[in-house]
Amino acid sequence: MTRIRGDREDVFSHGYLCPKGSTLKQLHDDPDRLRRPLVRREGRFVEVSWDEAWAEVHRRLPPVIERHGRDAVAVYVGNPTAHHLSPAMFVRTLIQAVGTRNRFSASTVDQAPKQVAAGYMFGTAVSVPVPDLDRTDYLLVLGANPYASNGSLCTAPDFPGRLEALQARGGRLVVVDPRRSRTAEQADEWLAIRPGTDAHLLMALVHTLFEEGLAHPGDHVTAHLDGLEELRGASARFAPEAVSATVGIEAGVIRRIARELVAAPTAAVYGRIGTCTQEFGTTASWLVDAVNLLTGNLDRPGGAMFALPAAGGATTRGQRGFGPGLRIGRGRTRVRGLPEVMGEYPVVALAEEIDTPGDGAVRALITVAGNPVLSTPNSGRLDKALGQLDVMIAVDIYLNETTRHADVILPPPSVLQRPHYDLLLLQFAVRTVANYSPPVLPLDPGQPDEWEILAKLALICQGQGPEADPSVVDELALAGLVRHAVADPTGPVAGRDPDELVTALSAGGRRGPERMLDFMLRTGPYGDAFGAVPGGLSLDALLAEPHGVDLGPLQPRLPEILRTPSGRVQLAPPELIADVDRLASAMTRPQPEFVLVGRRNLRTNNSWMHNIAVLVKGKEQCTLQIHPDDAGRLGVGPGDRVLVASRVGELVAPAEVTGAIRPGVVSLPHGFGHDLDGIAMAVAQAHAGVNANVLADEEAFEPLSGNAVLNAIPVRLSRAS
Ligand SMILES: Nc1nc2c(c(=O)[nH]1)N[C@H]1C(S)=C(S)[C@@H](COP(=O)(O)OP(=O)(O)OC[C@H]3O[C@@H](n4cnc5c(=O)[nH]c(N)nc54)[C@H](O)[C@@H]3O)O[C@H]1N2
Ligand SMILES: Nc1nc2c(c(=O)[nH]1)N[C@H]1C(S)=C(S)[C@@H](COP(=O)(O)OP(=O)(O)OC[C@H]3O[C@@H](n4cnc5c(=O)[nH]c(N)nc54)[C@H](O)[C@@H]3O)O[C@H]1N2
Ligand SMILES: [Mo]
Repeated sequence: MTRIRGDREDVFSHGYLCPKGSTLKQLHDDPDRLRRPLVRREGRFVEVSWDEAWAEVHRRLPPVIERHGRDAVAVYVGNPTAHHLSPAMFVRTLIQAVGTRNRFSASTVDQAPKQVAAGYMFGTAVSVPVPDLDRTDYLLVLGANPYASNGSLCTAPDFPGRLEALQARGGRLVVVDPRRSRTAEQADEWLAIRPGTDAHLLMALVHTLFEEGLAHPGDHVTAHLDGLEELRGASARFAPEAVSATVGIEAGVIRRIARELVAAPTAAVYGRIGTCTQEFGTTASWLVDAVNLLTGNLDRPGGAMFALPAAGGATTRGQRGFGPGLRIGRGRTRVRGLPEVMGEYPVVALAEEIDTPGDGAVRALITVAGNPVLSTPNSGRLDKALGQLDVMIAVDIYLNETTRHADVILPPPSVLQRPHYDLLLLQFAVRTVANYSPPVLPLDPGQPDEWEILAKLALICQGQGPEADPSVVDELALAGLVRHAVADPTGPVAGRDPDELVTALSAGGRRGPERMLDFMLRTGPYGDAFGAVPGGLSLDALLAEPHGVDLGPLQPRLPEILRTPSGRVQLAPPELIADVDRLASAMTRPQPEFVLVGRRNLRTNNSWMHNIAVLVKGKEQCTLQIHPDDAGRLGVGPGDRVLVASRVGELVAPAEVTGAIRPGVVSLPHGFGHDLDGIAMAVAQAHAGVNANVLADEEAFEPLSGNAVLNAIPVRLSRAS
């Protein structure tokens, strides 16, 4: 391996590569990246063989289950599991094998509100409309900065290039953000919203559309629509003139934006992290799509459309047009009684489930690709709580802030040693593509793949012992998938012989995630259905197309996409309508003097790519952005140290005095704070920064999805000595 560059012939990226992608070689070569398991012995980590590591897991974990029951083991699943085939296929198996209700993930510090809103409106947690970036004439972006993040729940290589193409074809880009982000700078208009008030702004847009007679969903939607009048009623209290002081945007501007969205030939509204990780995240996420719908832009080219993923999509399976819909609250957490959401509990409850003694307390934790000590609220408390666990097992590539609490760290292979197919992210892609990349490098001798690690952990939790063969789990999981598919009367392999399908899939010794992927491709909407559709997709077909297969722009999918019990779009879900009073009452609340919001930098990836020198070199990235007026009042100059305190914690960060932020708002990126004892990431430690989540409050969560509130955190500021 000498260099990494983009593939110009790739059907989707056309060679575009993000700066982090081009550093995968450095990640692979990073001497701190774990190659062998670590076991803690007398307080110190020692490298051991895989056999020793499994023996240790077996010695430590099953006794906790025997003594305290399965709920005493919690599982936390982090962000990289969404980007790799192995965990995408095997994490669920692990969780089922542990058999615990205490499941947590990064979803509830991220996109849970968007998923809950989409579930209520359209029927599944992945029925999330994406802006049709390449064809739209007008894009309204709220709480996203794709020039740094490249977008999210909207998969589009070179998102910035696509925005510039929109402007070049005469389109308009409007950005709503308390910071003049790089995306806001590029935009035709920047609206410096007061943090946490996007739902109010969107409600005022909805109000205007109704009041001015501009609400026209279009016949293709109206035929399948419930709730228009309920939404009109709910928006009555939110005239632009009524919300203007709350959101900090003039009423006239709000009305104009509503009219522009309708007047544009096509338009799309896109809301992301800033609209999700806040007090009204689910409401804002719902209203993003309500505005898309009312302006006639839902499910039409140039508007907000549903992807049709080639593999593994929950919206491409089962009966078309109807489904069970989304329900939350099947189970509540022990301490605070927070509701289950999408099969897991809100991560704001993790620390208290460990540190609150009593029956049902969590005593063991398995983390898979997660760093909750840096990424979840009140990190200080969680950090302490992890120290109280009887046992912790981490599947991770680094000894970092979280895994330093583990008894055993099990490292998966490097990203270059693994196959890739973007199973989850292609469910939100702006174009239909299918692309498979085989591993660049072979596994090291004796190195298990990540799926084998997860499968072996599952077997040990099931009492099968450290010698158990992970391929048993693979066979069972595949058999389950196949059985399910042949039993689905509406599916492409209904009534086929499951053994015949398993035999076909296993040809050439194929196994693991790749065999499952082959199955998902072949039974997906473009699949070969095991010979029934000649020329259809399969893994072999993708292997023959190393630059990927382009299946074209997004197509309208209503009503087939729907999986609501009514078989209709629910524009006014009762759970959201019932919460509108809370939205209204927030308008009369006193405002804190300062609120904290987050941000991302181009050369970061949450908490874990700071050990790559080229990504952290240069100007300090972990700074407190503050408006010159505020800085002046506090006597703070550029680079001065500022004490930032919240209800739960405090830290000191260097000031970046900038007019590119709304007065009364300060901003820190998350994922820093690498100065804790006992970690082994030399480069990151030398660029430690501070952990913004020391300030985030675990008691502040969004009630409809359980998501953490990470933006608009009330803080007090002073100049540090
Ligand atoms: N204040 C604030 N907090 C935030 C956010 C915010 O905007 N503001 N954003 C939130 C969001 S959107 C997210 S997604 C979360 C992320 O939260 P987490 O998922 O908890 O954290 P990451 O920083 O993504 O950590 C990923 C972990 O996976 C490990 N890892 C990397 N590659 C692999 C692999 O291939 N296999 C395995 N097993 N491990 C691997 C890394 O070493 C690291 O420990 O943070 C959230 N926290
Ligand atoms: N370079 C880089 N790329 C990444 C990541 C990374 O860490 N680094 N993380 C990845 C992950 S896990 C995710 S989830 C995505 C997230 O992708 P994005 O959603 O684009 O995330 P950010 O770049 O943090 O942009 C969020 C913006 O919201 C603004 N904001 C804060 N509070 C509010 C508010 O109340 N209202 C409004 N309207 N705006 C607000 C912030 O100022 C910020 O500019 O990025 C992904 N891509
Ligand atoms: Mo995320």
